Amino acid sequence: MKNSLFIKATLSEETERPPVWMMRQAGRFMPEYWEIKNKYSFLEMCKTPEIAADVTMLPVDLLGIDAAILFSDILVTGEAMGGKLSFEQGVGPKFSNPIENSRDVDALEVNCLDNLRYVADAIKVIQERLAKLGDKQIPLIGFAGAPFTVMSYLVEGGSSKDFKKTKLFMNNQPAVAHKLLEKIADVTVDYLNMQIAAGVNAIQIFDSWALALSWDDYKDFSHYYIKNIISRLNRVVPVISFCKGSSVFAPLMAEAKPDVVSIDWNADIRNVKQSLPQGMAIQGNLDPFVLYADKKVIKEKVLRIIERMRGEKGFIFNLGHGIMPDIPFDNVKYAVELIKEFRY
Ligand code: 1CP
Repeated sequence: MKNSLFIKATLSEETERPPVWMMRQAGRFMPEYWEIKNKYSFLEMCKTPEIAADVTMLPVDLLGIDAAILFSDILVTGEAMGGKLSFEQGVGPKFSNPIENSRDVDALEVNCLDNLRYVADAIKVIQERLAKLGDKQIPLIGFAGAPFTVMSYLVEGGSSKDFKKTKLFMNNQPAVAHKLLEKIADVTVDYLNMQIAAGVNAIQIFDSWALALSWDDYKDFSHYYIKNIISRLNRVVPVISFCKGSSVFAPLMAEAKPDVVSIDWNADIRNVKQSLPQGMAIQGNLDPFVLYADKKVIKEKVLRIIERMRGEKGFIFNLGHGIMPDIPFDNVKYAVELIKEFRY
């Protein structure tokens, strides 16, 4: 993978253009995804290595992106621990046995890697497919949810707008919340090390809902566990830390010592990059809503970010959050092609 632009950028080596991939690139905005999705449930897709590989390869083949991301979900760790997980059309993820108290936390399994073996199997199949691309050297990114974000689904029983139950849980039963976060962190370390052993070329940790937290709560209930996880990973591949709320939390994200900090779209990416320790790369940060717009606007806003990073090593182009399901495929492809044609 030495020649992969993506890997070079994670190592803060010089690249002739920024590498590009997009969060949620293997998903619902692609008609080809629906051809598969109409035949299987989401969890069947994740748990059948050949199907997970087919979906992982869609954006590689159809968009020509510079990195693939494993087709799975951040909530499979919660399921492996004992959460009863389902994904319903138009509803999103559901845990039908939400966590309410200490007893519920005690009941969760920590030695549950056997329940996640299908992910290692999928990684092997995907790597066989990527190897067939020959010189192209497309790396595979593995991932997991950060403990706070996974906890929010386990406690809310699904998605939430205000994280009311999660915050009540943290405020009224902090010791129980910490016990839960510690269990999720332990599982996440085993899970990510399993992915690394199975052959992923990079790891991303998603803390999608960190922006709901105050500085102190982010520090105690999120950052502490991310830092702990990163310190226990087998660091043979680069580690990317993403959160929404990164304009505020970037200094703490950096303090957890990932190789790459992945930011949302609020901040000036150059300013954040320059605030990071020497040699720590940055990923971001186009507002995904730009991809709904006219091509002229897409071009202007994509190039503005690339130009802003001129002269900075260690930059991976990405969105500030995932692609929405109804963004036109053509627009996404246009943005990827623009970035791939660019030369500094
Ligand atoms: O590119 C890819 O699509 C790779 C696979 C991937 C990843 C990295 C999926 C597939 N999910 C995720 C991560 C994930 N899942 C995150 C972190 C990233 C982010 O914030 O975008 C989160 C918060 C989830 C939880 C989740 N799973 C949601 C969000 C719901 C909410 O609370 O807003 C949804 C809709 C899912 C289901 C899901 N996961 C992935 C897909 C393609 C889908 C849709 C399933 C379907 O087609 O019905």
